[in-house]
Amino acid sequence: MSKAHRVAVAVLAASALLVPGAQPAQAGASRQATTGPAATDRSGYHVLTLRRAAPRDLRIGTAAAGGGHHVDQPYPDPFTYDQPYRRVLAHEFNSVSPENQMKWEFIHPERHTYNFGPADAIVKFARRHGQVVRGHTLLWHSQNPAWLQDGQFTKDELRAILKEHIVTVVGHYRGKIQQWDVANEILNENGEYRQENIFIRELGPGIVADAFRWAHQADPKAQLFLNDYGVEWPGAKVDAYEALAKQLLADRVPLRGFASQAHLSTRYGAPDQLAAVLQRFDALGLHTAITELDVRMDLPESGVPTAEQLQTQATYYKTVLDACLAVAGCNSFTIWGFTDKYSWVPVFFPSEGAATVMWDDFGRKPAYYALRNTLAAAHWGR
Ligand code: 9MR
Repeated sequence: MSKAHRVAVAVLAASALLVPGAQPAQAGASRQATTGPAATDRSGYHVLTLRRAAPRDLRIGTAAAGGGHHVDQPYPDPFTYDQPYRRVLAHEFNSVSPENQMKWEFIHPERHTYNFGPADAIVKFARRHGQVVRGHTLLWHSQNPAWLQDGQFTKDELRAILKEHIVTVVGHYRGKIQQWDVANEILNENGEYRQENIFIRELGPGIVADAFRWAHQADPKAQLFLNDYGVEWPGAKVDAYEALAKQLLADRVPLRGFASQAHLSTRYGAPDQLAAVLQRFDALGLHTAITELDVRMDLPESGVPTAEQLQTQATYYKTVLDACLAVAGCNSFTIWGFTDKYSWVPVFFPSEGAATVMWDDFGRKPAYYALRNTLAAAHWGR
């Protein structure tokens, strides 16, 4: 660590608030070895958090757990009921993404019924804790309600339904959302429009531009994003997104950003070309963002990752953060949940897990410290 970085860390630590509910893991030996450098005061409270360590022009976010896969799990809604979870959420992050609570099936469950309560609670929490909100999401092939997916609508009706949804939802949160994932996962790995997306299939790809225009009319200040996974390496998908972004900008569509979700697995290589990918969109004058980072791994029979696995995971997390820090317009870095307790990964990938930066009891893994140290080192400028 250079002298400047040491000074930066010392100043940050001195000015930091104490963070309750954040003691190092009390679990078995394999976990104790992973708690990293002591950043706690005498009572065991963390004094330096991710949001405090971060450069001022970079938001550090997490998904707020609720809805989706959580509904079938044997615990109550995490965001609503888990107080230690809420404390860590408030102290560590200055950006929040509703994990499911703003998706169609959740917020628009019947054709003429909107259910804003759960998302409103997140937006209120965010305001109270000095956090921005990333809205997720408006145009997607998944988690659409049956009334929409199975409804026999004419093209005109479907278009009117989408417009009404966007104007209503984006309008409801006008002025309260920093970034909206307007179009989510609209291309497949070959860079073609996904035909599973009911709006694209029925109305054609031009609907994407309309969705951006309607969202912009409803909230002119929100930064409107394209968001997808599988764009962490160059290839057909990235090429197609770059061409789409150029076209939208040429057509004066209010596109403001391109985001890489970054759902990674240690089964595959490290994301060491991500900075180059983000740079291509930065060069178009767009913001870039990391929106759903997690790094899953194959768990040993014990269910506890080895020290080596945790180290590899930490390197992946750091590589993604380094990519964002290296690109001037990358202004938001979000992890898809911060504790394994609520991760979507084991539910969707049965033999994989441990994908987040904290254990079930919020003890920190090497990946957490890798992020915090990297942020602290970049604190005074990047
Ligand atoms: O984490 C979300 C989980 O709770 C839902 O059950 C799942 C359903 O598709 O969606 C998860 O979040 C996804 C996100 O909205 C879009 N990118 C992929 C994420 C992981 O599947």
